[in-house]
Amino acid sequence: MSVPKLITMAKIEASVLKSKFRGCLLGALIGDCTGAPFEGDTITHGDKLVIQRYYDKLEDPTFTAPYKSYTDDTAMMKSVAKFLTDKPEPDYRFLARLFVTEFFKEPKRGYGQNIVEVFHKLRNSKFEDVYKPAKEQFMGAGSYGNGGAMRIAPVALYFHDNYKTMLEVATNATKLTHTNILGVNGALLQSVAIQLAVKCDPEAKIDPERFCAELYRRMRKIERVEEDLDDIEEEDDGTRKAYQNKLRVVENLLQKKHDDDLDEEVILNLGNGISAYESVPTAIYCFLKALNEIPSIQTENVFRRTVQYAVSLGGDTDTIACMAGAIAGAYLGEDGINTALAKQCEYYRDVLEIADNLYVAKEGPGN
Ligand code: F2R
Ligand code: MG
Ligand code: MG
Repeated sequence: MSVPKLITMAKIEASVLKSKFRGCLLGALIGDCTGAPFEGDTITHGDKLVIQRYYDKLEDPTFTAPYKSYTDDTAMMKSVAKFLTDKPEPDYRFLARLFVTEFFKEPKRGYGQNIVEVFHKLRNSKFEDVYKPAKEQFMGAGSYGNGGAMRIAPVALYFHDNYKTMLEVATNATKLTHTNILGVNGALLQSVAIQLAVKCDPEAKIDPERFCAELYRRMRKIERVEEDLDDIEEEDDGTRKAYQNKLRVVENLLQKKHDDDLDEEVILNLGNGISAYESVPTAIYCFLKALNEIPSIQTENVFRRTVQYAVSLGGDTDTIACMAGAIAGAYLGEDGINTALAKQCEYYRDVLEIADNLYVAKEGPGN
């Protein structure tokens, strides 16, 4: 990919950064809550019209309905934010305890089938070796589910100005539950995308091709680390490039003319499943595609277009919309998100408070 470099802000004003913290976590919450009712569905052309009307209603300030509940995506994201705000240095034992406490408090938040085993083992072992239960998953292969990526937004925000530490903390936080390299690198790709979106000026339009090329450049370095990669097919040139290959597909799909067949191609080539490999690149694609108009979606608002498009692909809708929403919110900030839509979500005000606490923990109270 030899495209010009992405233009990012050299310095981010405090008010803009604060708005981006809020936008990112709110974006994740909205994707999770509004996408959850469709999780696991196959979406037809007719369903897309239903989804259009669903978001029209949710954006109508006069519309009253029971709030849309959040799921495991938000439940785990809350713990990651608390892990960063409550301790001066990363304490992964503390994070493991937070995940477990949150799960046993509200187990019916739609958690992945196998991660529950990790929570039980952590509790039964009294958190002795917090990495052991995750390593044992899937007969030692570790989980490649998207559970590491769906919750990682607070790490990307907190370390937005320290790339190396962001990758290190995101890796360690993910490995508490997901040790398969595809699960870990999926979480890293999602954090890199959020961090990059934070650096983009919300007043200036992002060039999707440049954004994608920058992600590709970074994944090249991340995937160059060869340890633990034995289960990934060897490439012709001897390197393993799972996510780099997916980003090439993203770039290719972005250049195609939109129609329902293209959505099928997206599902076939990028995926809409529960694995990180079949959902993180898809979420990135949703965000980049929604920067421009999508003929089948009637809205002027980039944030809504991102989330609505993610949901219209079906499959793991809460999680793909959560991850796409987090990237879009990190770029646009809180102002880019319709308040009426946000207010339809359970935990809306709490998430704003969590974002503000994270911002203060990072930047200091005077900023
Ligand atoms: N679990 C769900 N959705 C199911 C329906 C929920 C329903 N609506 C309800 O309310 O009950 N969603 C949530 O799970 C996903 C995140 O999962 P996570 O945290 O990664 O969990 P886990 O269990 O580690 O992995 C998920 C599945 O992936 C497959 N898998 C992973 N690694 C594997 C490996 N090495 N070999 C074979 N399979 C592997 C397994 O099927 C796991 O169960 C999000 O969508 C979240 O919303
Ligand atoms: Mg979920
Ligand atoms: Mg899901």
